[in-house]
Amino acid sequence: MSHNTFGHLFRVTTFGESHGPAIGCVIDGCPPGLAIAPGDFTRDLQRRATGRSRHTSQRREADSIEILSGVFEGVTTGTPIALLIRNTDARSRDYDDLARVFRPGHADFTYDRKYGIRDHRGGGRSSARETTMRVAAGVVARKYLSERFGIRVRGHVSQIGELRPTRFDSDAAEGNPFFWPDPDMVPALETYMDSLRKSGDSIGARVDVVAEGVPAGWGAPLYGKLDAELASALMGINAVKGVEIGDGFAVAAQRGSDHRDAIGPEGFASNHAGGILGGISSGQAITCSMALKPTSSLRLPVQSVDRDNAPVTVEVKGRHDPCVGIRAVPIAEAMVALVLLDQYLRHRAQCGGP
Ligand code: EPS
Repeated sequence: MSHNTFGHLFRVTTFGESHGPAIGCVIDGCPPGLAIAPGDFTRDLQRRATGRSRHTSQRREADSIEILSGVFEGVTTGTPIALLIRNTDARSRDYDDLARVFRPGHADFTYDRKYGIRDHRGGGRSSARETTMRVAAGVVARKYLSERFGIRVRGHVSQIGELRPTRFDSDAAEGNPFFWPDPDMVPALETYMDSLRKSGDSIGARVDVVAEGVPAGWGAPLYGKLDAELASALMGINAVKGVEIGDGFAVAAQRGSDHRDAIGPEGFASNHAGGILGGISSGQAITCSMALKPTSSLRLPVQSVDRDNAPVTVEVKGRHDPCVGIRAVPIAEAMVALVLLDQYLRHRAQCGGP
């Protein structure tokens, strides 16, 4: 009803606000016997974290995870897994002037209209800080999918503003602060982002995610389609304004003779469908993409109103990302993994199998 829970059989409930004492999640429905330790979370939490380069928010959170329940002697027990991360670097005074003001582009106006009250500090519950726990839950899902099926979920940034990679080397995407698959372009991106930051403005981005090794048969017609759930999961990430599966919006310009993926004894000849047919995985790579809007928190002044509908000029302080898309890669990977594991458990519940 109040929608802080994601998934059907692998259910993740997140809680917490950006400037509260802690953020956390409860994972219910994780299969027993999966080895999980705090160290498993480090890599993905650090990939998502603020303050790792000058091109992201300079808030420096420890993002140190505590496993409170559901793991005994190093393995999951099948009982709820509670994960907690204490907030260690919130600077709430930056938000003092914003308690009664609606920041354009943010959820302030709509939260106020819906609830009549909000924690304005650091965006409260609507802050991207919450995505930390999606990544944490995603670590558990990814580990299960990897160990059980060899599934690999990997993403990269495929556009920042007008800039697009000229080649795609997904391994190279992990070696630079932009998750950019074309290492030769990294110096140009550094220059671009430095000048953007100095101007006080922000920029949008596109993130691609590929899931390899997903067996054929996961997903469900008609109201549990794998592509529909992936789209919902990605669209539910902060700042996302568009999602594509497979060829996405490009299909509008395609002919059927080009789009349909021919099938031979060796498998599919192409993958315009993005690895999903009729809402069910085909065994091919599952390909998704999402577009993130430019960050709305800018020091450049903008017109707005306060709670009394009086005009105000807003200049947002705080430590903000000039391009939220950069940190979105691990979040998107996590959401894809959560959908895949949930779909697998539902597939097994109905059809049996391994
Ligand atoms: C965010 C605003 C900034 C970011 C924050 C997301 O918060 P603050 O002004 O308190 O520094 O730092 O991101 C995180 C803390 C995080 O862990 O992702 C926002 O408005 O969404």
